[in-house]
Amino acid sequence: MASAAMQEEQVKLLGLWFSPFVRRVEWALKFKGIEYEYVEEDLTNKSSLLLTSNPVHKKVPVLLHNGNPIVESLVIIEYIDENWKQNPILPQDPHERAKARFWANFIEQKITEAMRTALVTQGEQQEKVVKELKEAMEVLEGEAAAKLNDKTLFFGGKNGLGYVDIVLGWICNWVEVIEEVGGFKVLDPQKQPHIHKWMANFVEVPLIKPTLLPKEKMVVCFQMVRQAHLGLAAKK
Ligand SMILES: N[C@@H](CCC(=O)N[C@@H](CS)C(=O)NCC(=O)O)C(=O)O
Repeated sequence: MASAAMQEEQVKLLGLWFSPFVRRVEWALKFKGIEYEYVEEDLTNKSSLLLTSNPVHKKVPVLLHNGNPIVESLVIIEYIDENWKQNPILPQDPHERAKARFWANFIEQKITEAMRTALVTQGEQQEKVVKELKEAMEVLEGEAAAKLNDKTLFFGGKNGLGYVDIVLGWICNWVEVIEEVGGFKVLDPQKQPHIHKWMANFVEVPLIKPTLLPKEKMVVCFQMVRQAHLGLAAKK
């Protein structure tokens, strides 16, 4: 018979402290109450563990569960939800689950990736993506207005945080920083009152609050990211 020690699960997360993709995986792990070992990666000198665990994209986050690598933050969150049944992240009802996946994908494609592009571009290219971002925020505001109210504070519904909240949560801590460094503005409390209310509630969640990062420290990192990309683009 296997000993208790042998049966113990090994959960390791390869991360980067200022990555929104990593942070949302940490939120999912904490939400489930899963103990894990966090390993900070140096992306200028990627570890062989990162390169062998995520050979296609070579990016963090990577979750290693008993040595098995799982990559891509949304895939990791779904894996966590399927493996550890306590505190469900995705809705149980298949139609509700499909809708949550739809909005998570919308956020990823139209907001997260667009925000990354806006950070590392300038001029006409940046103006175009900022315009698209504002349109996407309007769509999301419509969904927030339809779904959220004084009783339903989160997209996860009356029971609290869910998949869409965990996927979208990064905007509370990162958008202001990216806007400042990139020199543009997307979030506007007048135009997206429901999203702003959701943000105000999200940052007060006891699990989330202690994980929020100081803005000044992040600004320095994102300035370096922007400069590095603009420098590379200028050389092309
Ligand atoms: N779609 C991926 C994005 C992950 C990602 O872009 N990670 C960045 C850090 S924020 C990274 O590892 N970059 C390394 C590289 O591009 O070489 C996810 O959701 O996990």
